[in-house]
Formats: sequence, C-alpha cells, structure tokens
Amino acid sequence: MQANIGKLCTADYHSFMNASKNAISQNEKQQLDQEGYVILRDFITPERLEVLRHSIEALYAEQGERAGSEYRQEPQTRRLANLVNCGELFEQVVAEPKVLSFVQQVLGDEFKLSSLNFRSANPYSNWVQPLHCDVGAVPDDKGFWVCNVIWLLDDFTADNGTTRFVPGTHRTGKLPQEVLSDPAAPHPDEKIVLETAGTVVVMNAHMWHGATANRTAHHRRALHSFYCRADKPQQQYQKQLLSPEVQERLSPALRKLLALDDPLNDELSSKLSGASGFLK
Ligand SMILES: O=C(O)CCC(=O)C(=O)O
Repeated sequence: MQANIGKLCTADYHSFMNASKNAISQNEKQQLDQEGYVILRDFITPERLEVLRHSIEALYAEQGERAGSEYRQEPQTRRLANLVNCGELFEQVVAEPKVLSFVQQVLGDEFKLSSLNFRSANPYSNWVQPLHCDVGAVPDDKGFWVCNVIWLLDDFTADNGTTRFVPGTHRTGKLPQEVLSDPAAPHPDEKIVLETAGTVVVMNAHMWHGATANRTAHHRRALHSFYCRADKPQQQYQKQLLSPEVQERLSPALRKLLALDDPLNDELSSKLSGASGFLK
C-alpha cells in the first residue's frame, strides 16, 4: 500500500496493517529476523533529504541550549526530541508505509511510535556510545518490543561517527552490559553502517548497537523513528509532549500510531516514559 497513513482513517489503519504483511520480501523478512536489520538504499529522495536537513538545522538554531531537553542531552552530540511536534514532514517520517511494514515484522500488529529524535555526532568528537539495546529492552515472553529506524541525512563513513551493531544479538536475550566487560570497546563481530545519505536502516533495537566517534570536520546527522509494542511505555509520551494544535489536526490513523487515544498507553507512559539504554 503506497498511501501515506497520515491520510488514512482508523479503519484503514487495520487494513494497512493487513496489507503491509505482503509488502516485504521473504529475504527481507529473513534478514530482519536472523540478522536484526535491513538496509533500504535511496529511500529518501534528494528533495526530501534537502527539506529534512534544512528543517532540522532551522529547528536546532531556534531551540539553542534547550535542544533535545524533552528527552536527554548527550555529550559531544546535537540532539532534537519530540519532532512529531515540529511539522508535517516529520509526521510523514513516522508514518512511512514501507518502513511500518518492517516495524510490524519485528513488533507484530499492535505497535506505536515511541519517539522521533534527531541525533548528530559533533565534528572531532571522541565520544563512543557503549553498545546498548534501546531503552535497555530485553525481549519478553511475547517476543521483541522495540524497533528503531535510522534515517541517514549524511553519508555514514568509517570515520564520521557511523553506527556499529552486532548482528544476531537481538536473539541472545541479554544486554551487552551484562555480558561484555567494556561495552564501549570494539566488538569482534561488529559491523558498521557504510551507506550514503538517503538510506534508511531498520533495526531490531534489541540488537546491540551504538554510535562511534566522529573524527571528521563535519556533523553526521540522522533521524531516529523509534517504535515499541503497544503494551510498553513510549520513550516520549506523545500525548503529553505534542501541542494541542498538533494533536487537533492529526488524522485518526496518526492518532492511533501515536497512541493519543489509548488508555493503556496513558497508564504506562505517564509513569514510565523517558528510559534510555545508556544515557543517565
Ligand atoms: O546515531 C547513531 O548512530 C546511533 C544512536 C543510538 O543508538 C542511540 O542514540 O541510542
């Protein structure tokens, strides 16, 4: 289904979820299940990439010191949080049908947006994120419950703070800090993302991963659209963070994806939002 979920009504949300089961190939499913990630090259058109970059830089300049403070700030890193609140182009990012098909493959039919953030490794930074699972999540008896999607706004190279990950570790049922003596150290089985701007990487976020140091003179920018299963708290409680004006104009399908009318989410996210896999 190619239509944007943002334009669909609630009934269509369920038919979207059914139709999207056929939207990805057996190979892609197997890759995501076994290895824990799928790479979608040339996914963001050059025009969309330019608009996203421009909007992000404008928001960062506007927010100044408080940028990212709806969630957490990170050393040697520019962050923006709560981006669904910042314009329709971000609503389209979280509701991208092809991406949602992959998310559904990881999380099952009942999932929601957990957060939409921007993250950019500063030039000449030596900060290496420890290998982590997002929000410190370990699969439970119902299976996987977190899935993260990295939207590359710049080329990711071996030197500029790219993401590293250890394929297959989403199936260990363990957090890296439980197993590794130093989760910030290089891992013998790690792979790094070497892809061009416009690529989207869908990751089972139980797979051990983290950003590396940026040794170049340029920022390395990405958006992270992060999803969780419906029975878990959102990382950023959307109903509390989105302005009334934004909530008012969202379509029923987007309201569903953001869990704006979901008492279970209110119960969970009002008490338990804000978790991180490694930031204090
Ligand atoms: O930006 C990246 O390369 C990875 C970021 C990440 O894993 C995180 O912030 O949790």
